[in-house]
Amino acid sequence: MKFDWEHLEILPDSKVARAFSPTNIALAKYWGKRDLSLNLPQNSSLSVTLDDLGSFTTVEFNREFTEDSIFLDGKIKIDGSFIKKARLVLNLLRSRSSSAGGSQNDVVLPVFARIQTRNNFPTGAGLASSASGLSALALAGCSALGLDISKEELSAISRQGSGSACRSFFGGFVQWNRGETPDGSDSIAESIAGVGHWPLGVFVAIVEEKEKMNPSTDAMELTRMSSPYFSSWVEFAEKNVKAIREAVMEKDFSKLAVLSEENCLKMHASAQASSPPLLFWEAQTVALMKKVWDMRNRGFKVFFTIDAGPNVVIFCNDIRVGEIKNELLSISGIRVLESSIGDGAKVLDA
Ligand code: 2P0
Repeated sequence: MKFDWEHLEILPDSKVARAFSPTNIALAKYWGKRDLSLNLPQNSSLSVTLDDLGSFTTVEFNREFTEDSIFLDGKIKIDGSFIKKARLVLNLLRSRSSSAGGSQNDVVLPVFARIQTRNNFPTGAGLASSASGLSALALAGCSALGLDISKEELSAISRQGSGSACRSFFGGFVQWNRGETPDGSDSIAESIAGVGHWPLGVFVAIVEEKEKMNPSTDAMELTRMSSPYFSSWVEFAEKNVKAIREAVMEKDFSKLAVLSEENCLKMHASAQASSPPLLFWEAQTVALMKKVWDMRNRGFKVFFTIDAGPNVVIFCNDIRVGEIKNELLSISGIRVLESSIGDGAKVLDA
């Protein structure tokens, strides 16, 4: 079978598997780490898993490979933080493979992997491509190695590569708990309400297609180290996530709209107050925020959120989907993708 993100032939004696993982959009943001090496967050976060926007990934292990390599859209990636994160996840899987009794006939260290992947949305433009990419990689890698690892454990493994990846394993509305233990054993993601709980509409307004300048990890650390507002952000975030969870469970859209926008703007305010400042927005980002407020004043049930980039995600609980899309498209120079809430990561074959 040919998968269109595979530009290189799979070698005949490889151990191979493929997975799709959707991206997720945080309503209550993860911004700041309490442990940098284990990737543990300062605050709990709550996200929505998208249905169809995400990463298609093939992981292939073969003794002929001399290093781990990643091909995105057929082009080898030789730099960037994603490679480091991917190797970390692969090493965690390989160590599980050895401890699960891998022998010389099985896949044991050092067997390298070749990753082929494609995102069906702009990579690195603040749409959590590391979340979908690393969760898809962890799931396909696990399947290729034939490991018996639960979704919960895989979520924790992928978290060490990229925090937000741990949320993409679950469908619907997902909470990633901060946890208290130093080893991170209680810092886990769980679905708080499934796909059918509240079928909100989702629009992704793309302002900028190209890779962003500040990787999230560096931006979070800069905020933590230099922003005078960081501690108040953390204090606010832990309370806010509880309120957002309540609004989700009660399906109270007006409450969720106000709480989510407040969360987004406070996260960005803490980042903007860093030294040097982190400003992720472009002029159209601000125009979209104002457009959403204007629409809400006119009775549309919409709200926005923005991650570490200029793009804006708009949630709606309104049947006037076409009208909403046209209103968004009145902002010049943007593209709008439509999505919905979906299930989490899945293996495509084994
Ligand atoms: C989130 N973001 O909750 C927040 C909101 C960006 C803004 O999670 O350092 O790529 O790899 O753990 O997961 C993006 O951060 O960061 C992110 P690392 P990650 O979705």
